[in-house]
Amino acid sequence: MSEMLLSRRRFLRRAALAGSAVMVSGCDVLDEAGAVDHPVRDAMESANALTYRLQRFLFGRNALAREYSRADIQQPQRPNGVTAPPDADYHSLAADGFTGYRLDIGGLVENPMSFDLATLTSLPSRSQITRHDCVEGWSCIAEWTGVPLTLLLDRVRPTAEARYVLFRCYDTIEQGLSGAFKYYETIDLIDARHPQTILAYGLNGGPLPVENGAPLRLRVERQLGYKMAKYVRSIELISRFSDIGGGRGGYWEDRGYDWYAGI
Ligand SMILES: Nc1nc2c(c(=O)[nH]1)N[C@H]1C(S)=C(S)[C@@H](COP(=O)(O)O)O[C@H]1N2
Ligand SMILES: [Mo]
Repeated sequence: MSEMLLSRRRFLRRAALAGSAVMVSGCDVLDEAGAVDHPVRDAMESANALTYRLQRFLFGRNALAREYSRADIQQPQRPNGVTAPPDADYHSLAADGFTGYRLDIGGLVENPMSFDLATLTSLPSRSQITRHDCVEGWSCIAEWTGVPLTLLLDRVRPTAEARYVLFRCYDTIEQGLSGAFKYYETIDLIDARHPQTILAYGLNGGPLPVENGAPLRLRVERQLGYKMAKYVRSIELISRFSDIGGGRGGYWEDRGYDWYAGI
């Protein structure tokens, strides 16, 4: 369980205890204090509004992204960015129908693991019809099917130092003078544990096409499209990303986009 969830539980327990203490000591004054405009009632109402705002502030990132119905799917998911990785190791995997594919999960974990596609697709899955928003200004509604990332994290058991999840991708997105730039992304453990965060292997009822990130791509539905790494090669739990790539947490972040691309 993530630190965030643990501390949230503690927070709720404390809030509940504090609340019941108020009720016990305050119940005898409530009859007359319950009148509109009474200072005690005013104080309790503003405390309630404060709790609400505090909860929204603390828990907003755990809210679910809107899900749609099949009738809302109007067109195939528009492919964007890299749609055919130029890399030889990717080509040989694709030529074999990805039977040789392995997703390695390591870094700051107690139990590093490697998953093949047959294993990933046999784990409990989640399907969700969501809207993909690209920073370039287009959106697409599609049904994504995959394995919740939180289930995989439970198996590898992140250590207490782990704060971010790093996705390294197969595709070379840019050939620079200093070498090849591969796509990569990072998210924090709050988003990684979000119930709609999945590693998708299915799109609109079929297998995930190459142009949309086969064999496995991230869906992190509360953020913009560039966070959703396609062609995922490996996952690493890390404590900081300042020493990876350009140091800003992703290929596009290194080129000026926000690290937290919340929508
Ligand atoms: N590996 C990789 N992941 C990527 C990209 C990419 O070029 N390479 N492009 C990103 C961007 S900007 C968007 S909008 C989405 C596009 O996903 P789609 O092709 O399924 O529409 O993938 C994101 N993930
Ligand atoms: Mo995008």
